Amino acid sequence: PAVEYGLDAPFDVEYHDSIPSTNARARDLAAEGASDVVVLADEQTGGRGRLDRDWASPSGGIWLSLLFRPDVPMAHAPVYTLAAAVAATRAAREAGVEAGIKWPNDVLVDVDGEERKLVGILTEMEGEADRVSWVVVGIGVNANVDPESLPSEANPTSLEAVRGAPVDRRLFTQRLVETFDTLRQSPDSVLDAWREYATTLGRDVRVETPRGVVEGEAVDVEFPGRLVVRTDDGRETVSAGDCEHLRRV
Ligand code: BT5
Repeated sequence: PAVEYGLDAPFDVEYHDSIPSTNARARDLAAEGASDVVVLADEQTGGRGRLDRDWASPSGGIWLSLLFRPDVPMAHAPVYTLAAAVAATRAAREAGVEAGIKWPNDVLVDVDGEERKLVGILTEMEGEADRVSWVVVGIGVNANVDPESLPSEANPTSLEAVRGAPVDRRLFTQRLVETFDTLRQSPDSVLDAWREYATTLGRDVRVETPRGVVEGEAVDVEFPGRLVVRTDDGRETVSAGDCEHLRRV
């Protein structure tokens, strides 16, 4: 399938039929001094989610990692995770799949009233507080895969399952990378695009953060990606955590 990925992209393209993890490969490339590379794979044998969770990556998906070296402080890097969610959501909508973003970076589709996970994003970085050395944004898109072959606990779905037909992976990847490239050049525009696609804003949420649980109505997002929650005691901002949309009653 290598020719399938003849991308016209502002990134060098490195394609693998099968690799343990595109993020791990991109980190290795970063250590060698590379930049502006997108690592793509048809299949990952050791795909990773956040907190070292497994990420199922059978053949037919779009498993990719973008390596770049933005001139920003470490604290700004979360904005690239949001940018990746926007890019994947836009590409999904262009492919006819009405995806939306759950804070911070899950791309979900409503299937018969159930939110199902279409895309996962894992950002890794290294550097000094005042300037990152490199950022790797890993994006896993369940493209042409059978959701039945994915772990059921996350309510997975795929582009193919929602559309009822396979998606053109080259075109999807091209659009995703183009959008990401535009957004990374103007981080200030990311939040507006993110708000447009967010399903979390205006909803009651329960966020498990490293410092405890925050519950309330998600009212906004702040640079570089903090969620603003209106709680019984006032307003809290959360910068990291697992977010659950509470059922509408
Ligand atoms: C994520 O983690 O959602 C980030 C996933 C990032 C994957 C990409 S693929 C390219 C690059 N290379 C890598 O090795 N990784 C990146 P998290 O929010 O922690 O979600 C992980 C959880 O989602 C797992 O514990 C499962 O429950 C579930 N899960 C695993 N595989 C899935 C899949 N293909 N689709 C939907 N859910 C899945």
